[in-house]
Amino acid sequence: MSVGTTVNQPSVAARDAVSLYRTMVTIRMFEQKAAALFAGGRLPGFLHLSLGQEAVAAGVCSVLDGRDLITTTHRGHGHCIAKGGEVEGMMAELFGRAEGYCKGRSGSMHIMDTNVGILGANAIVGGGIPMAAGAAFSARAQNDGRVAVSFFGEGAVAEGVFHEVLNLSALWALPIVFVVENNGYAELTHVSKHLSAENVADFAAPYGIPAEIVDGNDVLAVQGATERAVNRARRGEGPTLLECKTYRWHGHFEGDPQKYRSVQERDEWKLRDPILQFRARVTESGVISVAELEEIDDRIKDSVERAAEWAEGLPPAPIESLVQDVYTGAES
Ligand SMILES: Cc1ncc(C[n+]2csc(CCOP(=O)(O)OP(=O)(O)O)c2C)c(N)n1
Repeated sequence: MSVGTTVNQPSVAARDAVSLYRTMVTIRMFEQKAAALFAGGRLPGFLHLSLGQEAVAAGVCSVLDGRDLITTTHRGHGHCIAKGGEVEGMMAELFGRAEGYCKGRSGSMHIMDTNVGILGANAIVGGGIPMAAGAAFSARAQNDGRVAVSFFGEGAVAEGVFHEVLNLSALWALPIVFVVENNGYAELTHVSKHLSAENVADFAAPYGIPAEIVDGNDVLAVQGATERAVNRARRGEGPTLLECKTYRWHGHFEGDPQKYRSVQERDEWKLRDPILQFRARVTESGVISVAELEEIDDRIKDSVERAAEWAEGLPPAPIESLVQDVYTGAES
């Protein structure tokens, strides 16, 4: 059992730096665009954004390959993008269009794409945890080397299923990584008011699961910890829990008045912006130039804008399609 903070920072090659940067900026721009559309009354539904948490999604998924599997939550845009979800299909889904990932029926909270290993976002807190364990069980049974990752917030620790799955996955040495994004709040409740231990990582020890506490705003720290966890899983040594300490810049949902926290707290975390920190690091060390990063920014901004414009211009999914693909057991 090892619980500790990551101290040694690995260096990063230019190709990896570009990829990590591109992923984080795509998440940032996709969600900023969604926030603006929502604020302007142009996007339907309910939005939970992960602005400020981009390094977790990018760092973890950079270690996974296309066949590995993830489950995520109501705050899952970033994980889907980092795992290979396309912004066009996601934007169309947010707009409720038939061209969206789930034919416009899932909205923001249930996006899935099994072609790239996204088993689904899930609005039930803790709901993705047993699904990931099932996927890991299947991977182990087929001995195909795949690893399952479950992303969830620290609020999910209050769900019984978290403990059931930790127990069984340790018992069966499942190839699974539990990635807890501890962003300090479950809805409107500070973690100190809903968690009995100081860290989520403390809950791994009773089940004999190794855990690491990671700076969730440092994409390279997240990547390094994930590499260790995924390697263990692929070697057949079972689960690992990674607690990534981070912070969400926006409210629990768009429109949340956020009376439960101070502007000062948020602004302090904004100084630790994962993207700006990474930018400074790779430009100062000469891995990549500011001009190259700006070019990447421009290209991503353009592709997100085009995706939004395209998706908004499509007609809404037809009402009749709501009952298509619904299992009734009856012959049609
Ligand atoms: C089983 C269940 N209980 C309650 C809710 C209502 N709910 C939605 S999000 C949320 C808090 C989730 O907090 P956390 O797991 O820390 O994730 P975060 O929103 O911080 O990403 C709650 C209680 C729910 N969706 N599902």
